[in-house]
Amino acid sequence: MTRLVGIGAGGHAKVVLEILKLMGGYEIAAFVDPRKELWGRDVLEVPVRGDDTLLPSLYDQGIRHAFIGVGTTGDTRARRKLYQKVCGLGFEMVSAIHPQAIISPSAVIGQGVTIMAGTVINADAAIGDNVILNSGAIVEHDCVIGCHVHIATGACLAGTVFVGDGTHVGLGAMVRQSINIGQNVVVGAGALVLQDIPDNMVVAGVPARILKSAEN
Ligand code: JB2
Repeated sequence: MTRLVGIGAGGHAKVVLEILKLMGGYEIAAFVDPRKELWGRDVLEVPVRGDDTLLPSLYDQGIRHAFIGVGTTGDTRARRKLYQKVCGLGFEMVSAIHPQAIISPSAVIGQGVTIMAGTVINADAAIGDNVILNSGAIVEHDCVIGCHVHIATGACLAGTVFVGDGTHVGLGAMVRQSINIGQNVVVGAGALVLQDIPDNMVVAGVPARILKSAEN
């Protein structure tokens, strides 16, 4: 069994935990979370031991693997920062890939990803490190998804879409084929993206229009 620590013990962490249990081969030994009210309590039968200052001692106790349990709802910076911090402490990031995700054998998948139930990843797609593909997301053939991206529940990327690092594609958004979405973009829930989007923009609507700079 690979022992690991979950970073963050909220809603996203619980989903990741259950995927890892379904995959088998992992023992989730502990959570760390800054919320003091959770310390000493269990989340889905896993103890929350304290905050991130415990990570070096957990590492010394032989826990060498971790997952980022903190999700994103638009701003992906905190999740990216945590990922970099935990990697910097020497932990190996595990990927949680639901057995009911459909993944092309030609797709290339990075480290520390979360791929939830009902996700489809088609031929020759590439998925970067620390990406979340939430429940039922569709990533069509030849898409390239950068690192620290969240494709939210039910969002759909048609073929050959490019998504830059740190971008959040909201719940149920649709992106037409061959569109380029820049880095640190926020695509609002339900948007229909028919044009390329430059870096650091917030877009929403049908069709999607630029609302403002995301100031990332
Ligand atoms: O620096 C941190 C840190 N910052 C926040 N270190 C650690 N170890 N934990 C951190 N957290 C913790 O992450 C918070 O204290 C909180 O317990 C947890 C976030 O939980 P929450 O349920 O608020 O959000 P989430 O990130 O699990 O889920 C969001 O993103 C998902 C993808 C939600 O909006 C979900 O609806 C969404 N499905």
